[in-house]
Amino acid sequence: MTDFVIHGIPGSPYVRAPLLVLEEKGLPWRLEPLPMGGNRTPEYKARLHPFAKIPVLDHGDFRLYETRAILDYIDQIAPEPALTPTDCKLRARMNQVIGIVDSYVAPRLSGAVTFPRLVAPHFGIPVDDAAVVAAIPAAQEVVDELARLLGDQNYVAGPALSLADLMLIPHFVFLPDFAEGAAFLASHANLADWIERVKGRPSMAATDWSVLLDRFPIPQAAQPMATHA
Ligand SMILES: N[C@@H](CCC(=O)N[C@@H](CS)C(=O)NCC(=O)O)C(=O)O
Repeated sequence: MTDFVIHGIPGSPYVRAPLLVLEEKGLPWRLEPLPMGGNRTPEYKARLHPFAKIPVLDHGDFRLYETRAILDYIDQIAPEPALTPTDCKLRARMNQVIGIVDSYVAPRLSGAVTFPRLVAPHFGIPVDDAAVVAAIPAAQEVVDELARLLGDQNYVAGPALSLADLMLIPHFVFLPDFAEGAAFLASHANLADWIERVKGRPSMAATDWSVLLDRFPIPQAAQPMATHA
């Protein structure tokens, strides 16, 4: 099958989601790395993404942005192993969690807490500590709700791994590694177990930040990256 090309920046949770799906399907892919801030240039907006976001998928002459659409496309084009439940209710739950990631996890948790705590220091981006502290309650609310939805299931949309797990795990995988993140999980053993369960998959090892940076080094910065999500 034609290679799947993902335009993006290693370390972005949104970029990791389609890479995880491609790995789970055993499909050929490569990352086309952008410099930090490279998604905000007029050229990028004109050529790849009018809203200046990552990721963008190229598959042959088909170009697609919006992560949930990309995940669904890959799942449809390579049906095995299936990553969408056939049961209507589980499928609805999967789509609900994907929506929660896009609307609430990304801005409230990854953008407002994980990025300033883990990513910004790595790239020398200044951090507003007071803003991080102020963001904690809204982020905790999202974590609490996802723990409630997960309940005692193995995966967020039922007994089997789905696109929702692969959309969510890039945002959650680092939580145990920093103080505020660990605190979010303190009263949610089910979510902590889910992180460990999904984290152990070979697709996670193959798309680890350091592996991606090694295989697809980030080109020289075009302009500073102002924000994350
Ligand atoms: N709704 C978009 C959101 C994508 C998104 O927010 N991507 C982040 C990466 S983690 C981004 O492009 N941030 C860079 C920026 O806003 O400049 C999708 O599903 O693809």
